[in-house]
Amino acid sequence: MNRTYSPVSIIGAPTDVGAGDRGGRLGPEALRIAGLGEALQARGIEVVDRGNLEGPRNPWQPPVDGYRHLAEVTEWNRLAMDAVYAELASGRMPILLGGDHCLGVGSVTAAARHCRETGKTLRLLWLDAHADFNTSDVTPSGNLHGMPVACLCGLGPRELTHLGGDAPAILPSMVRQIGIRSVDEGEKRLVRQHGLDVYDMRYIDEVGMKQVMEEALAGMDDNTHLHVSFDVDFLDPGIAPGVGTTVPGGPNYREAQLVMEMISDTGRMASLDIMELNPLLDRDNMTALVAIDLVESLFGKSTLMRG
Ligand code: NNH
Ligand code: MN
Ligand code: MN
Ligand code: MN
Repeated sequence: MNRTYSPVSIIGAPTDVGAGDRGGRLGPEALRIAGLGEALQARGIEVVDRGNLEGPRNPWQPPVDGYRHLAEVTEWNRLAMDAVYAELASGRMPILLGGDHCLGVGSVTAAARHCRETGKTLRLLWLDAHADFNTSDVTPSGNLHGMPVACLCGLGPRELTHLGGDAPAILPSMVRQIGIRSVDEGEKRLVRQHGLDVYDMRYIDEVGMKQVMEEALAGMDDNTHLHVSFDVDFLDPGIAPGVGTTVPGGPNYREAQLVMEMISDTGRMASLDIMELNPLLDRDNMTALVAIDLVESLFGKSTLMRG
């Protein structure tokens, strides 16, 4: 299938303030060095690299009232939100390079605002080993990268639940989570309570990735803005060791490619996050290279047989 894509803007958010390990701040450079921009250009896509956002340093402190680095996380998310929103408003497709996954709050809040203003319907695809639905009461770590989906749905500190204004950015019904295999005890309760649509690894094993993606992408139409938030720990650690929180038993290379190919086929992806790559934990930048392979599929690269 030959599609034309909106021009793309790459935005780096080099921070690990929301994570439990340091090194995610190097993720944007590793993705650039592995050739992200060139790979997209080779597909005929117009690409501009906006460079890196500049936010507060990681103070590396213990949690306060259940949150680590809330002030710094809020500031980074404000920067990410503004940068992502500006690209959407000018008709471009933002690709936000994390950085840790707390930045999903800013990125998705921007997409939600853009949807409100343009009358689009938001669908959020959260590719992750984790549900990222913790709150200060139930978090085992205080790390805000374990909380962005909860914050977006209105559960969490007001700074983040209301980052975009006077209401939470999204409803749980907009979310589809794929690849989930590590959910904390209290978090499980919240996920059920709020009715998140979770396609966990057990379900993927049972019905296969094709059916999972058909279900997760069902109900979209020409008016849908699809935001893809890709946490690299979604992938099996065998192909993607370069993340701080590897969880065994994730999607393999082919399953992950199919996810991306089926997203691409919808033609609805309008914003993208690539999160949590930690080059210090990687081997020869292999995780960055796999991530870029997958992004190429997201932008329509397919096998010879499909043209
Ligand atoms: N659930 C754990 C926590 O909240 C780990 C979250 N880590 C992630 N999420 N990398 O994607 O601390
Ligand atoms: Mn994760
Ligand atoms: Mn995550
Ligand atoms: Mn993660």
